Amino acid sequence: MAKAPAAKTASKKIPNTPTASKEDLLRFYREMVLIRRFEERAGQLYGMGLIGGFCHLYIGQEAVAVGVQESVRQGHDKIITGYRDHGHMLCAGMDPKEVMAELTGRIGGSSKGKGGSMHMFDTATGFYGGHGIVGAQVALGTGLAFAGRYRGDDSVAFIYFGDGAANQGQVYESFNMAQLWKLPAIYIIENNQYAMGTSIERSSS
Ligand SMILES: Cc1ncc(C[n+]2csc(CCOP(=O)(O)OP(=O)(O)O)c2C)c(N)n1
Ligand SMILES: [Mg+2]
Repeated sequence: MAKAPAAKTASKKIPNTPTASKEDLLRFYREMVLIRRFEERAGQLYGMGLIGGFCHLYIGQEAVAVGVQESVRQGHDKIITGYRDHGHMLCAGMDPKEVMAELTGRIGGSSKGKGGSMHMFDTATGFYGGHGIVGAQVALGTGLAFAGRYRGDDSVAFIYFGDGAANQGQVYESFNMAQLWKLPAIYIIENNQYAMGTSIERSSS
């Protein structure tokens, strides 16, 4: 196997490098473990037939949402993602019991049990879903950023999507509008190398 070239920037100082105390790191770890344990249990309940519809787990990606959340002003900024959304909801500050109630279709869920795993919503914490149409959250999230600019409320939209969604046309239309109008949008691509069964090597240039 070819040896990877040494990183050229290793000796350079990276601007705006975040710092974290030991307490911060422990808190991040605790949040990641909460997501991992939540997802393990959700997977178990799905296998038992207690969660209807689909159930996409966030196992292995915990660090992304936990890290990004450090920049989110809770209840002020907006978060939107696709259907692999349980971790983002827990990070946004939603009550794990409420999220689990939603997964199991109960009235105590954040969307009264009607949204389920893929279409949960909680505007109180700034969580705008939970979307099953691959890539749609990028256009919707850009709309959230536009709303923030239009209302002048200084909010920022954090818009998550996957490597598969990155090949959708509306993603590029959204990028163009966001840059054209200088919208307060931050796009986060969660590249887990696969769009369902399609590897990124086979589908992305
Ligand atoms: C518009 C649209 N096309 C196709 C699908 C079927 N579909 C469901 S998940 C998925 C793959 C998405 O992959 P990615 O964006 O990488 O997200 P990941 O599951 O890896 O988090 C596809 C194509 C869909 N839901 N919506
Ligand atoms: Mg993917």
